[in-house]
Amino acid sequence: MSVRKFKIAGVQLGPISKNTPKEKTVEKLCRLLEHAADHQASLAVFPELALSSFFPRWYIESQEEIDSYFEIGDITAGVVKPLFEVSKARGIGFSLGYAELTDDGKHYNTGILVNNKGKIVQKYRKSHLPGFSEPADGIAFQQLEKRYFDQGDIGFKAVKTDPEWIDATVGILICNDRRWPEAWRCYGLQGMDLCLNGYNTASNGTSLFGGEENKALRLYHSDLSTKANAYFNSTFAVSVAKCGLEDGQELMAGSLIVDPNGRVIVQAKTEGDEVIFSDIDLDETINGKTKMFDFSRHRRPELYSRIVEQKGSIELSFAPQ
Ligand code: CDT
Repeated sequence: MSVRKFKIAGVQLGPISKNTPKEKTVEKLCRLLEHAADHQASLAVFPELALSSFFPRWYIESQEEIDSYFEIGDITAGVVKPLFEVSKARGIGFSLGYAELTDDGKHYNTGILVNNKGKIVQKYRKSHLPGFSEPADGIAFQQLEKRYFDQGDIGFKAVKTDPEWIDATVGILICNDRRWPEAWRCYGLQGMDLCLNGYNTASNGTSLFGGEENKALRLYHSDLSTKANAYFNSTFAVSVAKCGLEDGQELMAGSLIVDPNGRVIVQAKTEGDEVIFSDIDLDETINGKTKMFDFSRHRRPELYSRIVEQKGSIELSFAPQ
């Protein structure tokens, strides 16, 4: 059996304050996963760092305090275990973002895909860590992901899921990754037809580099990144927020599900806990993959070497002719 048509749920989360015990957060996630299962969803997508407040907004000196935000060892056995049990009992898969501390002391901003039997079938570690390693002066909230996390070491490995659950080729991205077309294309080149992303994005704030960055523009950029890259790679995409006023910082909402033409199928209306649903048919990705974006017919990799050989942009000088 091949399940290409199914219901997918995007689970937008409201704020999770610093003082919320993880057990309480997991209880809430379990309720939302049950809700998605009640609506016959096959897969529910949770946001980035879904178990805690978005701690990289603070400059924290105590390593013990930093590590308290991380899951150590087997995530299926600790405080998050009930979520895996709901998955198995209700036959619903989920993806989840969390902070991972490995046995050899590495700190990652991680996403996992769990199948409808409560089993982890894919892991991804955030590749594009935004912000800075050192705190900046004169801003209310920091973005210190480069300080607290190691760079993801897995790359972009798509996974083919059990066709009797959902017959999909899934790629996972985490927040800032959604703004990098290279990441999407690496998955696109493996035939991705479902991209899962979760984000914690500040709605507004002081730009250290000047320029306009209000709430509407930030939401526009977030939506644009998902819509454009879904179209360029002919894939469905689910992008979900942790949002609302979290420990004094406003995080953007706007969770959405996008079709392979880059059209928004459904978008969250609130700035709190909200589950959005869509019935999707992965065969709708075939048209784009065989026509406009048939990579094997149209791509010109021999001309793209700059993409992998160079990191920053170079500066050209005018050459009179
Ligand atoms: N969490 C995360 O990756 N947030 C970034 C904000 C970057 S602002 C320096 C994002 O791209 O939404």
